[in-house]
Amino acid sequence: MEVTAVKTTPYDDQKPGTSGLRKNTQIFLTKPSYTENFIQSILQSIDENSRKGCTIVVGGDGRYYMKEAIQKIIQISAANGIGKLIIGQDGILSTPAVSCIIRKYSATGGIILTASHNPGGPNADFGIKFNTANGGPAPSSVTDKIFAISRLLTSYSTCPDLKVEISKLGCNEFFIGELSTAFKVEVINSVQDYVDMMKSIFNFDMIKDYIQSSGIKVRFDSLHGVMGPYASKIICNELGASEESVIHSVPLEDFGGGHPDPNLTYAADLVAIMKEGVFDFGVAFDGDGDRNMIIGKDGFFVSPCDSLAVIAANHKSIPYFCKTNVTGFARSMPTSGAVDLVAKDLGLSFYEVPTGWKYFGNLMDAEKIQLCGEESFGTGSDHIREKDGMWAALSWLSIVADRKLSLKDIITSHWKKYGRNCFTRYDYEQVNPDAAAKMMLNLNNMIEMKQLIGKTLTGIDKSYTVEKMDDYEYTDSVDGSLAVKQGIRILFTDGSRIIFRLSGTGSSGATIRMYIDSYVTKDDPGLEAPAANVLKPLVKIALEVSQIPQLTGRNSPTVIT
Ligand code: VG1
Ligand code: CO
Repeated sequence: MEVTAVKTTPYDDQKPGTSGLRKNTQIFLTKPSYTENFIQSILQSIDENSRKGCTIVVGGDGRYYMKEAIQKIIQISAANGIGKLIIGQDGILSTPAVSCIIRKYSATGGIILTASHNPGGPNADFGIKFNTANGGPAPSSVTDKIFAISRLLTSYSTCPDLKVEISKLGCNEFFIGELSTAFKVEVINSVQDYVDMMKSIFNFDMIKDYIQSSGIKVRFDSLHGVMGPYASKIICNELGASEESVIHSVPLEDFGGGHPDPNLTYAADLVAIMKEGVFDFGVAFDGDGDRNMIIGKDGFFVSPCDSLAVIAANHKSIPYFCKTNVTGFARSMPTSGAVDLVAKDLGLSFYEVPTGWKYFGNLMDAEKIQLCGEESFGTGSDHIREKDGMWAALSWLSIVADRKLSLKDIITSHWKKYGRNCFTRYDYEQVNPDAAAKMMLNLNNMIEMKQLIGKTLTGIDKSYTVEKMDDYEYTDSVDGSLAVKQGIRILFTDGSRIIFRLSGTGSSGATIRMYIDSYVTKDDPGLEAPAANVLKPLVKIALEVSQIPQLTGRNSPTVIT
């Protein structure tokens, strides 16, 4: 097979965000060599010695343009001296499965074709993520390198005649260039390695027995994302649940026109059916399968922050954690402090990191933490280096089966022991970027002028005194790297927090995220009140301080969690 160098013009906008490069699909479709440039930049970021003959895992969430992108990756990888690609059948691999496969087969990295929870289709979003040898999202040092290469790139190498039938399982071998270097493409079953790993973590027999003997009904909604095949295999085939336990389980290029984001707004179908009271345990996943939303009977919503804390408190219900040495837990900064209390109670270490799973990787590699999560419906452990939606669902099923209680009873008994961190997040999607920038600038000025320190702010009937206001910074305790400007925090004397960030995963306009966390003691009469009621005064304060309605013209957020 012939290798050719193709001249190209560099782009200046291929900077990976919180989780990979995400853009409107049209950009990949219409800008010449946009995909090729980025793939070449990724491969070139791997130093030459490690790149020659190495193995890379490739797969994605099935969205529009994924298959074309995979063929380009095959051609460019062959021309860049990669030894082997491991690709999911039809290109399908969830993000957690890619992480699992990288680790299992000691690959040098993985390329994931996904824009995660963003909608897909010709007029929606596409994305490309790069994971490194530990199975986790590339750290900033690597994404900075990829970006730097992409800005100077003047040519890419490719094998234009190479084409692989990715619907057929099996290994294909090609001989590339003048030296006839061997290049293999192995198409693997999309779910098998991942399912085997889940079986080694959980006691499938125990969960299966419990589902059968208790008669609980489960509902797994994959929102037409990548998780359908995984859910069908695990929930129906392995755990013996009925066919109606899995829905929206065929991956579609446009997710059936939906928004594959497991939250109360975009997974409305699941929320509605759970409210009918027929099912006891509901789960929704995002497009690429790393996020999860857990809902109990009658629509009882489990806050992702509580989900993390409860899994932490009950981690001994999960066989994997009985075999491994559990030393600590972590959460992203905006996530509520519920898990902190569990770590303290169990005498384990606790870490806070910026938003984005890449920040957990070093802590896991150094065995400082085994369990972590984010408020954005992400939970996971050190079995891989990505958050893992199915893992979270199976963790919950293990806890339910072990404790023989409903989701609601497990959560409320947790609050009665630890007290409750009420949490909410307001998302303002696609706001004017200038308005969002102005808001952040104003808040930064307040930090500089120490304007709010010591002030008492009143919202409706409650007052809070500001103890500290800053722009969050994080120093990685393993490699000493520093991350700055990770979100503006207003910290109150009672421990309540208001946080503002701009999203790093959107593709058009800006998304403002406003997070609120406030602690309610275990003997408070309002312990079980709706979080929205408890947090009303703080929401009012947050809107007044930030001037979001005035600056953006939005009177209500797009999504409330
Ligand atoms: C969002 C979430 C963050 C998550 C990231 C990737 O980022 O807030 O917690 O890690 O998405 O998740 P941002 O920058 O938009 O707030 V996923 O499921 O896209 O891989
Ligand atoms: Co995702």
